[in-house]
Amino acid sequence: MKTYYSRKQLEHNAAGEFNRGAFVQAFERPDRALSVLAAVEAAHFGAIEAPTEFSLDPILRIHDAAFVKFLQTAYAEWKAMDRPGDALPMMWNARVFREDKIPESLDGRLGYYSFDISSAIAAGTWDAVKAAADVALAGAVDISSGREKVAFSLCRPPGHHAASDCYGGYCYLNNAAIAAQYCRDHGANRVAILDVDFHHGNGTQQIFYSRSDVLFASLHGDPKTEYPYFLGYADEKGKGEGEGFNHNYPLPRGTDWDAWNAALTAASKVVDTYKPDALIVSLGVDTYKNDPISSFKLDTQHYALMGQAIAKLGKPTLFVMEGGYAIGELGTNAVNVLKGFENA
Ligand code: SP5
Ligand code: ZN
Repeated sequence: MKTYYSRKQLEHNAAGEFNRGAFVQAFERPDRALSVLAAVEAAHFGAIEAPTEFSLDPILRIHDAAFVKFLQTAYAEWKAMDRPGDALPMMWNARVFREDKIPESLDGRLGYYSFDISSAIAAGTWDAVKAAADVALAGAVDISSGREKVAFSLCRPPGHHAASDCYGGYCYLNNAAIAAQYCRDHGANRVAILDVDFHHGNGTQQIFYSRSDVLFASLHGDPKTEYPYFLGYADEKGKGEGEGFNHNYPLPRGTDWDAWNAALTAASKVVDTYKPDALIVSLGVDTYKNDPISSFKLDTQHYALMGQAIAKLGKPTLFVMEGGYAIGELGTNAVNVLKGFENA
């Protein structure tokens, strides 16, 4: 299986994040990508290639142009104001204000374009975020052209929390959504996105919620108790044209492989019935029992079973890396999914 990876993705390096009231080392840090890269190398999986540079066009098929411009310039604007550290929002539109005005000031726009404080904009953020989108697109080129049956886009930072004009949850551009749209624009009539990250892929859901040409199915911690709290319930089915093409499988804290796998079987049936021309897997492995910010109980060997089950769908498949924060085991767990797929 071919892997796409860019060293530029290491350039995003947040000074830290808030967790339980303390400013701590960022969970989403460059070492994550290196852990996965080392495991891919050790598995002798095949070529590891840097992507070619794409224009902004495939990104703008998914994301709002002013939002993308904001991501490109926010750090320079922050520094021009002599602010120390990384650009962070301090206020959000929490349902009680007007929604039709985009503020001019940077602090206003930081709040307008984000939904949480976990996603710092630092010196190298844009370059890394753009490189991650290119990594996703390179994989999308391979599977949509038929050149490869499967590919791995080793993206970092992750993408599935990023909505069309809103960042958060360590995500800035939605790599999986950009790849799915690329497939749609290059021959695939229907694309399914299967999101196995511990957290609900709220961004991906928002992007495709009114569309029937991209199906979204997500297994995740129940938003009643788990981040991102405000989306991911089972009754979110899509709207308008998109009704019936969004499928959420919220699962309780402590979910083990058997219960998780039962939900995967249900989601797989939905994907299979949809008859997609391509499958994008939002591959987060923060479902691991020792993940520092999550609460499922999957173990290392279960990831190979996950890969096997995904291979059974028999579709051209692009794996797009999302979350996973137990950095010591992150690479092994992610690569186990790929091995399970290859060996199926
Ligand atoms: C892509 C992805 O996995 N993003 C996850 C973003 C989660 N951000 C905040 C998580 C807060 C969890 N707090 C629980 C602390 C338990 N020690
Ligand atoms: Zn996650």
